[in-house]
Amino acid sequence: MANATAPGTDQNRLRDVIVVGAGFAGLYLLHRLRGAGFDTQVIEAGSDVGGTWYWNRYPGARCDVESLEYSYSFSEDLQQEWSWRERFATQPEILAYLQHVAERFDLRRGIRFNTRVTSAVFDEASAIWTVTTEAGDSLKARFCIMATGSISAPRLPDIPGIGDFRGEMHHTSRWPKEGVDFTGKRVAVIGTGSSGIQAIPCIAEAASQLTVFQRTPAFSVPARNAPLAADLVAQWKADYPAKRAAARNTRSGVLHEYSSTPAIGTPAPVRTAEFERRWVKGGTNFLYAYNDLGKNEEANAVAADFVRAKIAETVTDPRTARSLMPTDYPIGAKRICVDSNYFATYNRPNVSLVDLRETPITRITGNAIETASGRHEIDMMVLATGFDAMTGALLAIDIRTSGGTTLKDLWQGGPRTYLGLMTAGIPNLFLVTGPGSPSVLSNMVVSIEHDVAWITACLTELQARGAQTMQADPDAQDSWVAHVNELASGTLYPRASSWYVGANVPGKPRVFMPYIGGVDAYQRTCREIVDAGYRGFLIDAARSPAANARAVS
Ligand code: FAD
Ligand code: N01
Repeated sequence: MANATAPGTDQNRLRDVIVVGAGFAGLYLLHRLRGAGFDTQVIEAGSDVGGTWYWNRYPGARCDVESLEYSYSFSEDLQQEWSWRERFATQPEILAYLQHVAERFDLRRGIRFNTRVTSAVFDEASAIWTVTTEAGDSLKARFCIMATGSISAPRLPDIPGIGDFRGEMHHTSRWPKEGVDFTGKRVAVIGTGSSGIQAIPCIAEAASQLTVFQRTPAFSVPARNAPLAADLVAQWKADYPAKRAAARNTRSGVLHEYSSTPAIGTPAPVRTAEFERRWVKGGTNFLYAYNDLGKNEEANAVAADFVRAKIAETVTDPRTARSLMPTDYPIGAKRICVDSNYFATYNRPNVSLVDLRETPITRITGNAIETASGRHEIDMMVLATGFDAMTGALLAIDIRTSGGTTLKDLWQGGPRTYLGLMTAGIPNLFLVTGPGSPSVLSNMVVSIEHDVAWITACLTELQARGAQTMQADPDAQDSWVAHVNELASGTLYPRASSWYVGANVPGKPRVFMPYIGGVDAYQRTCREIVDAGYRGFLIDAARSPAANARAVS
């Protein structure tokens, strides 16, 4: 398709593909698409590569899929030459890795940094996208791929008076590059999801006083992070391709110990011993101790009780311990957190917890957070208040066709996609780890690599067929959406007011957004659909049915 490139200025050149975003997904897209001969331009709002790992620089930020697995598998040379230092890599280490990838594969020259895309309009007559940036310039391409991230649009809390606060205030996902000095400061953290739980123990060590404002307590398991032993790394490197293939063939894209035994029917002492073993080992492997924890309320309660008992054991003040125990949603139904010393941090004399369910925040003033029970004077505020996940970054861009179809309208009742990869009504637009795919329920690097390879192969196929357009068939999409919903409703996940269902964003439709059927099942389905001639996709649908049938055969 590179031959579609028209001569002219860089600005006016018709590209094959525009990719928005330069995180794990955008970087790999650029590499693959370039390798397949597509003229590709990546556009990125940040000043460098990294995505999540560029923006989330808060203290304690690290991955919770083990580093040896939370990395690209596409290049054997890359995985041999890079050595992870810790079991769960820190943000600076992951960012350094992605910068290394950008240099190693000469990617930066294909990326326009400091550029936010504000709109993308598909002209139905010419089958060309016009992508416009905040600065007002436009680029044209035949295909547009959104690698904008599932957890990339931060949510600021709508608390009265927040704009009046005179101290330093930072959202975890918009952390200053130069860092933040908490020394001797009275700090407030609002939010106790994964970001808050990672940041709180680190901030507590530096601040003179830390007050945590918690609305919903989180289930958290210990990371047991440690330096990676050289022999373990060598073992992985010797066997990387087989390990990666095995991971792709699991439910979550991670080589956990997946139990095939239900908790119900297992004697209580055996269960306790198994939970203890996994607790000591650390990480989200805990949730795979029994195969009914995500589906059976009684089984789930057993795991939840175990974690609540750990909180009671760890936190010395019984009232604080009680406030820290989640009681009103199943464990795992909100994304489980992985921590280093989180609960023990509340035993420090300089740390206190404000339970917002008992005493909600009433307003923020120039130097204090006021709650129903009093006034907390602070110098700094950390907002660990999360993201408009899965749809936020996509809907922040005005995506539409020249005929007036908009993504916003199509997704008014919640996101609708076919396989999470395309959405009916908007041709030649691809999503990476979109809603309706395993995405945030999986090792996202595994899912990203899959989607990138799938999309690249698809564009190559379209080129070979001489096809101009492709989009999801509305009927196939309806069936997929129904399937995604049906799978979710058979689990305990929709029981929590989580960001998985959009509950953290006022007015967002309550739909369980990711596909919960597993990475293995999803990737198999995607392969079968390709083998069946891209079943459920409309290729050059505007042409006559006969011409279309010829193109597809
Ligand atoms: P991102 O890394 O989010 O990159 C998207 C990029 O698109 C961003 O750089 C953004 O600036 C850019 N962008 C968005 N909109 C626009 C626009 N309009 N114009 C221009 N640019 C735009 N996942 C795991 O599987 N395991 C983990 O352990 C894990 N840990 C995480 C820890 C944190 C703190 C967070 C926040 C997320 C974590 N995740 C984890 C999820 C993580 O987001 C993914 O693993 C992965 O990094 C996503 O890569 P991506 O390229 O799809 O998106
Ligand atoms: O965001 P969250 P996050 N007043 O939405 C609270 C990934 N990640 O950034 O639950 C008071 O989980 C909110 O309370 P409630 C991972 O996928 C991974 O922590 O809405 N509180 C909640 O406590 C994760 O799930 C890692 O009642 C307010 C918190 O803020 C996802 O990113 C690390 C409030 C938000 O928690 C998001 O995590 C970091 C208000 N007005 C992130 N508004 C790893 O370890 C919100 N809250 C891999």
